[in-house]
Amino acid sequence: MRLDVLTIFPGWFDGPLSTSLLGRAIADGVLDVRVHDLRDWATDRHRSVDDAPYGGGAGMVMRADVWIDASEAVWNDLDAEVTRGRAGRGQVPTEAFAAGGTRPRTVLLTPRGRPLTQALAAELAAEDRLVLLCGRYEGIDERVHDLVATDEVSVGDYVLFGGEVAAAVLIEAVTRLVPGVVGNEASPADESFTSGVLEYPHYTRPAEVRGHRVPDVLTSGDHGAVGRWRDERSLELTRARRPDLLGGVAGTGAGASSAEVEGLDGSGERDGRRAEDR
Ligand code: JD8
Repeated sequence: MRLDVLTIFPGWFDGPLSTSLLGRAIADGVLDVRVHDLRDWATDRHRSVDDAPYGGGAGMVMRADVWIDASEAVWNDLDAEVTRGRAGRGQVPTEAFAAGGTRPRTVLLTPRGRPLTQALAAELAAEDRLVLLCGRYEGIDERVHDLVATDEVSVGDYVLFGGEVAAAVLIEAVTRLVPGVVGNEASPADESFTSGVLEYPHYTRPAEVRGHRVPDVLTSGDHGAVGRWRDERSLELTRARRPDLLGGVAGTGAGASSAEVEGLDGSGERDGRRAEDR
């Protein structure tokens, strides 16, 4: 899979892309990730990519002309020197890509986007190529939403400073589903978000830590009992923390206890449990 990222903070991606699994996939040639500096397509000597909003108001808005030039260059695998300033003169009309159907899926990370889910990650993982657009400031000129983006995606209902962190989240969720990326074998954990239950708790050695022992069933050697225990814990965790995942039928029938639900009632507890349960 080929990934192109457009951002004003290209160096920000060095860390996320060099982690062992992504780094190895890139080294193996399974992933080809190219991070581009949007400022390479700025035309003034200050390399500015933003300006004051029409109609007034606080903050700055990212310029459509720079985004259009940069996106077209990336779509065509062209250097900034060749393409800078062309869109403004109408030499490489964005509409031609839309009409010709040659435009790769171009994902604008934005709070108004389609929520990123495991299903959307799987859909995007089936593409040969993705272009990710990371905005900053108050946002991007609406014409970039209209003319450049094929998709708008949000990683959750909270406000970030810009699209970079969101793009990194999308890259991890999508690339781990790409065949050949190490560790992409279908995992039971993935089923959490398709089959509708959270994963059971994991334990490893040592058998006792600060007086806390591993549940006996896990050391019993009874594989049937281990399986039943894990299924029960999965369902219990899901009822308590994410009853929404169980959907109408399973959720209402099982009936999460009020004590279970109390743990995730917005009390602000770190992991969804009350302090006395930890
Ligand atoms: C892109 C600028 C900053 C600051 C409006 C949009 C995604 N799930 C998500 N939360 N936030 C973003 C996100 C935020 C961004 C930009 C993505 C570009 N901002 C905010 C205040 C007012 N802008 C996101 N995906």
